[in-house]
Amino acid sequence: MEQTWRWFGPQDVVTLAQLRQAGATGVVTALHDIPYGEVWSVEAIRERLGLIAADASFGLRWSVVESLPVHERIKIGEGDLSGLFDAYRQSMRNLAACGVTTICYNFMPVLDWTRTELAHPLPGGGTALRFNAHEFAAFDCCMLERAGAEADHPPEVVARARAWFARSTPAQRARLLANIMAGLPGAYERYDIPALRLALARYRGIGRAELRANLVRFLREVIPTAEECGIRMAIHPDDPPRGLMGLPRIVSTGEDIAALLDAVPSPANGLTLCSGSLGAGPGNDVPAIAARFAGRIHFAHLRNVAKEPDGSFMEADHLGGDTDMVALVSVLLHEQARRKAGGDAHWRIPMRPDHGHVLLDDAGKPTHPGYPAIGRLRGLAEIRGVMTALAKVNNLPL
Ligand code: DNO
Repeated sequence: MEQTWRWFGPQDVVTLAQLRQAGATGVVTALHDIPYGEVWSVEAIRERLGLIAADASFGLRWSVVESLPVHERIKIGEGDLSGLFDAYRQSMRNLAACGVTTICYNFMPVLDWTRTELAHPLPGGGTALRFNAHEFAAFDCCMLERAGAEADHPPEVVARARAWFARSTPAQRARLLANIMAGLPGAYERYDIPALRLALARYRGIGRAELRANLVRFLREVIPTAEECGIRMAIHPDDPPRGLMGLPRIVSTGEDIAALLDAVPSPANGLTLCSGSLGAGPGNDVPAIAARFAGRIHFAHLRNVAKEPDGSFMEADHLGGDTDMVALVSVLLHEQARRKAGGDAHWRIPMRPDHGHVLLDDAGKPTHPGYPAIGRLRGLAEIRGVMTALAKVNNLPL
């Protein structure tokens, strides 16, 4: 697998030199400054490529775009979308013209990944991202005061949510809001409670069927262009894989993935296999999902979560948690071998260590939540060890 690393651009406190020291050769990045819906110009793409290639001794390449964001209006299916589809297609063509041909994106309404705690203490002093079911329910039922929210959480969780809210300070509530908003990448807008209510209101009347129809419409608009210019589109699953705040989520299970891949059955319509996102779903067997859709996996995010009975989960060590990482890496290596034997020039699957704990000298550095240097270096090193051992023992290409 191609070992890659997410780099948020020149503002990222984790540098390209550090990424190289961690052993990655591929860069996963995006032009976060460009507002959603605007074209990524060839000039802007070249500028980023120039930064990545600035020191040729690093031997880095821009492997994957994460993300080329889908405008909210496309998700909602609101109004005349032809300009937004044109812009998306033009960005795809510009990326392809510059040699960047794998695009990760998601179709999660309003929010991207969602956690309630960004610095849950670990034994010995590190920290991890965490999702507490009762805190999320407190946010939904007591802070957002969403109509019907209580019915979306188990009664026992609602009781603990109300208790949390009753004893919480204004500062704790503000922190919970900030934590829930932290998943929105880069410089994108964060919502306060009134703005979030408005954002949710735009989804009134949009259930799973409607959202899925809007995704299929988007795919029908962009996949022919992807085919033309050699782009592989890789949808990122929902994180966590469940409906949140009454919003539908449609990329949460194997069945969801099957539906979207079947709706537009082109190899260009593929998947980002995110083991952490899928792994937070109680019914998801991640290695089995990977095996089922192996031929359509264009990118892999490797990390692990430990689930709890109430729906809470904790970001675990990359080789810890509930997902059998060795089995998953084995599926990916076998898929690579199949592609290579079939003569596919792009047989190597780009993977990155997704998230990492804040460890050692990571503490206190203003990194993006989940993206400290040492925690990810550890994850990448562990996964590299698994890859290398499996490839050697089974005589598979690395
Ligand atoms: C979180 C990431 C996601 C991902 C987007 C892709 O760390 O995995 O934010 O980049 O959902 O569109």
